Amino acid sequence: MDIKILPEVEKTLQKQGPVVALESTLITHGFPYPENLAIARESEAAIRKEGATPATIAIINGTLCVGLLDEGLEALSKPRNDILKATTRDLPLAIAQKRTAGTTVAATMVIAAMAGIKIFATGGIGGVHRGVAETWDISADLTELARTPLAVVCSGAKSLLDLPKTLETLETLGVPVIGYGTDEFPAFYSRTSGLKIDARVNTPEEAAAILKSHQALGAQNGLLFCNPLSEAEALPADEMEKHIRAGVIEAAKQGISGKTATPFLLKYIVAATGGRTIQPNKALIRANAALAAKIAVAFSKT
Ligand code: PSU
Ligand code: MN
Repeated sequence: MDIKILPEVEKTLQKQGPVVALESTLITHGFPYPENLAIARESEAAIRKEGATPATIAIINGTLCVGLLDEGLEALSKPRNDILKATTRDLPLAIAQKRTAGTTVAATMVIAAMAGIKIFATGGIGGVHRGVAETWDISADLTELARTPLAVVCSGAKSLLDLPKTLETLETLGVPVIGYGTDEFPAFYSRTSGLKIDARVNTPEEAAAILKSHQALGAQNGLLFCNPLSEAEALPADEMEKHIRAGVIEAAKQGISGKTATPFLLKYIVAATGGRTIQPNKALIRANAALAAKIAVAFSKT
């Protein structure tokens, strides 16, 4: 099996310097072109600005890539219908059949851990879907958080999910959920979900200290740092809720399920809001990349 770690990433890892992994499903299936390319570049730039090394993870022609050059980002962002959305279970197929794939949070965690990366930034994790009682749709992101030791910096779970059930599942799986400057589980485009979380930190150093003790325990699962979108960029939760509900009904009507459910809903919401979600979505990904880099820098000094 081929795993290709970019020399810059490898060098930083060797001296136990700060590296932040980034996922690529949001490039291949989350945003339309050219916003996807812009956000991929901006996330990397945000990480560098804080003094850490970015490592965007994807599968290119069957090779697990840890760190991409700009041409790699560009190739993934161009609309093509042969690019897979790879979660954990798709990895063997993607490798054996030399496919190109964007990796979800779950698959990115697997590959990042193989490379020895400790910290990862994304927008929102996958979780328990609304209507789970009928569909049984629970993202493999939760499964991977339960068994892969990586700190994931996110803005909570996407609000198109069932947030209370997602939060309960994280507790069952023993995944620490820590608010960064908040006492609430953020709702992705919106700052508040009404769901309390009982752990909070306010600085990258405090976050790094928790990661350190997680490791000292020999914990083999992940942990989640939840960073709410800035007040200025956030969208009103009640308005988003209207669109999300309509999207969930539309998905059911069209028989959309399984791995196409999340991309369908994201696209639906972009269309329903006349594209108003794109800027906040980009802003939260950039902010999470920057915060992950700050935590990685603080962690490298511990
Ligand atoms: N959040 C976004 N855009 C995305 C995703 C999350 O704003 O594209 C992706 C992530 O890669 C996440 C995946 O891991 O959706 C979850 O998909 P599913 O629900 O099928 O497990
Ligand atoms: Mn699913």
